[in-house]
Amino acid sequence: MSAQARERGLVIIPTYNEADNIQRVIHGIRDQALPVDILVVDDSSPDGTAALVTAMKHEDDRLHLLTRPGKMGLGSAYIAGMKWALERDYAYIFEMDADLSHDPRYLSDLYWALGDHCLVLGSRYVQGVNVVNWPMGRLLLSWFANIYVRIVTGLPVHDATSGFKGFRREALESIDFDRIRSDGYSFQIELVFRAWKQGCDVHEISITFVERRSGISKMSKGVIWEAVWMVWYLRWLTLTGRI
Ligand SMILES: Nc1nc2c(ncn2[C@@H]2O[C@H](COP(=O)(O)OP(=O)(O)OP(=O)(O)O)[C@@H](O)[C@H]2O)c(=O)[nH]1
Ligand SMILES: [Mg+2]
Repeated sequence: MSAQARERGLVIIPTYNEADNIQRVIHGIRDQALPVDILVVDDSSPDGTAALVTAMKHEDDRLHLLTRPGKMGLGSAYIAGMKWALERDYAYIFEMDADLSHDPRYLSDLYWALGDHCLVLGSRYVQGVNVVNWPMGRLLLSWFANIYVRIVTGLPVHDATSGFKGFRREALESIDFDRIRSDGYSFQIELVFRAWKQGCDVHEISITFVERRSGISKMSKGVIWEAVWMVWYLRWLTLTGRI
């Protein structure tokens, strides 16, 4: 095992009504045998997601649960998790969805790539298109959204909206979370953009994304419109030297 193998990581998993999926995701992560803790950030899911995590905590002392009083949004759940991580001594910090769209076996790839890069994205579009079970409309929207983000912001990545990624601690330390306002897809774009602007090298590894089979999607049209405008805000920040 190399020195990198001892870097301690934290996988942050935001959840809202993921009772069908959360235990499988946690088992999947543990199967990777990586030196990582897991933090589930649950917004008091009515379906009892948190109770399932609590039950697993008895057998896994590297599993943690942060419960918030109500549904407060994906972006703020990640920020709460990232602040929690930075208060502790994790070297690597990962984002991952609970709905099994992100296969835990790629976590190993993200983990090892962080030895050489400060931000690693699990990318659906780095080698063609690797998405399973999305209707054509959604696929085209996501694909063109990423081209749009690249053109407007200059961010040199193929999948800026990916929710599966790993940061070295320094990448997150360089970001002022209190300036981040966005949620959903915008949040993902803004976080990568800010880290990149701080000089962080962004590396993409190819993943296959599989649409959720269980549970209900929380994404909405509002989330898409937020991203449409937000990229122009990022460009404005750049042009005016504010970032
Ligand atoms: N804590 C918390 N988690 C959330 C919130 N909204 C979504 N999530 C979680 O964030 C992750 C991504 O949300 P999804 O609903 O899967 O969104 P998506 O992946 O863009 O869309 P689909 O996979 O098509 O449903 C999942 O693990 C959700 O449970 C929220 O307000 N609070
Ligand atoms: Mg999903």
